[in-house]
Amino acid sequence: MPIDPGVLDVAVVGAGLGGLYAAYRLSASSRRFRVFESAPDVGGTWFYNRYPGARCDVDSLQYSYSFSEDLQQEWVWSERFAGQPEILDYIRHVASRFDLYRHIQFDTRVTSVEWDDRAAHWVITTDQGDTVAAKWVITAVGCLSTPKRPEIDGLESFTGESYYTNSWPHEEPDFVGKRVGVIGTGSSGIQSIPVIAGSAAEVTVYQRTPAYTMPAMNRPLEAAEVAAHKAHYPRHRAQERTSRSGTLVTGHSDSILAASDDEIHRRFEECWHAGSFGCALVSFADIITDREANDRLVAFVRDKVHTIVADKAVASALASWEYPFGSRRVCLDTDYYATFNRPHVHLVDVKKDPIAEVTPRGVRTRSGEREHDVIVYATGFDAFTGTLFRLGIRGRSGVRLEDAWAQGPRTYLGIQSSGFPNLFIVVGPQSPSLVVNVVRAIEQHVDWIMDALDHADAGGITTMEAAPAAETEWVSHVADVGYATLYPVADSYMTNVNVPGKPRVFMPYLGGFGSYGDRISRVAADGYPGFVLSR
Ligand code: NA7
Repeated sequence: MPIDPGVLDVAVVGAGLGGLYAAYRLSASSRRFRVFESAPDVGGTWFYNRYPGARCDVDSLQYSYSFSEDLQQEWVWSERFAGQPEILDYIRHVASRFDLYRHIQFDTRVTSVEWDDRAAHWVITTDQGDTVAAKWVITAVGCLSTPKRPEIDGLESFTGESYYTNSWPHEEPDFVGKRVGVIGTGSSGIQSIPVIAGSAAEVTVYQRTPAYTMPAMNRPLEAAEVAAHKAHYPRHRAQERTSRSGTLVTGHSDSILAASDDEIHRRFEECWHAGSFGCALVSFADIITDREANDRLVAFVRDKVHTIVADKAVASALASWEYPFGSRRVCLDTDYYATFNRPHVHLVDVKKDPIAEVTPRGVRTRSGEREHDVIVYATGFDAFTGTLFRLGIRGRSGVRLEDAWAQGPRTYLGIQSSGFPNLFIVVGPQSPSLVVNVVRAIEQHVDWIMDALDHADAGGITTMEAAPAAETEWVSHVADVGYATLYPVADSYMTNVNVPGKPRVFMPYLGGFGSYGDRISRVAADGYPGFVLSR
């Protein structure tokens, strides 16, 4: 049943890791708040992405909340990289342990968020018929939460079973004896293909852009190593917070161009076996800034693919990258390349043999039709802005967020956008968000927002809004930092081009997690320069 909480101090949108932490912080204050969540439970992306093999690619002991020493001591992770069910259990546990469920209105999609200038508050409506006013809005909707439907003709005509990795059914589909087509080879495809191949009669992988992927080296965690980590948890968390990536990965500051072949090979081998693509990205200072340096790593990974995959043509197609290592999100896999040695697994390179349509019986590429009983779409997300735009946000003078951001996101510090007062974005575009450990990034943003709310309350401030000049400067700073690297070279959701019609803009902030944290803390300590505070 919809509830009517009257005028709230804070409305939070989303009950994934971000919204839940906001709820935790708000529940310790006297503020009236409510969390709106479209799903029937907490978890966000970890609620929906329950495809076979779904797994985090940041170490469990790091990809977890740091706000409670009791919580981090109590919770027992079973694997180095937790699978989706375990992460969802953890998020549910946190919601119960800190009594957060009672603040969340589930099965409720926010349909509009409109600024009322006279009353100086937001008016939020939902698909359950709620109309709620709130002084502050915190969007914690995730960067990868609105599924992207592939622009392929005939999707509806297929008479077999169709599944999307990003909205996987709760009743596990059975692939035994079935001919399965998988479209998409990002992280979701790369994680699910080996598992699907474990039971299906035949698997055909439709690859458009080959990903770079390295072995995850996932394994059960041993009690002794967990105990050793837990003994120094505060120190590890402090290191994560000041690091470039929000993790414990440390790198090298020397140039590859001055290194010997032996040393280059030694470091790359070490990273290949480390179960960390971050390790490879920082194996030399210039891997992600210099194409020649990056090419050395690409050559190393190409050799690995050719060593693992027996069929030369298949290996060549899997390693036919035309973009630098790291400029699309690198994947961590379990047996991805080796899966193509199995006789019932086939690769179709749809760059060379494009998909024409989905037919009632399968997939037709230019070379002909392949029949499938099941098609799995691992085609990704309308990332970063997709979910924000779906909220129906209208700021001052009724301006829609998607119009204000027609040429790309415009934020100050990735936290607020001019014309949208009192609205905060947790891990959205122009913040470190998806290029770092997102749980650390969530805590960093939510803590900053809570300090801003305290500051506003203490000073009788009614509105807080990014100043246009500070915003313009931040937008160009994000671009300058991004374009000084190789990250923006590739087309992907990071450059905002995986959804047709969107402008090509590099989305995350690459200035480093720790330095970004210092910067936003300084802004808070200095009384929020760059924000307009009105009484
Ligand atoms: P990604 O990484 O965006 O991957 C989507 C994949 O789907 C990618 O290979 C796309 O190829 C492919 N795709 C999308 N549309 C099509 C069509 N129409 N035809 C063929 N292939 C298509 O999403 P994921 O869910 O795998 O991973 C998202 C993040 O989750 C990941 O980076 C981790 O951070 C966790 P394209 O690149 O468009 O050529």
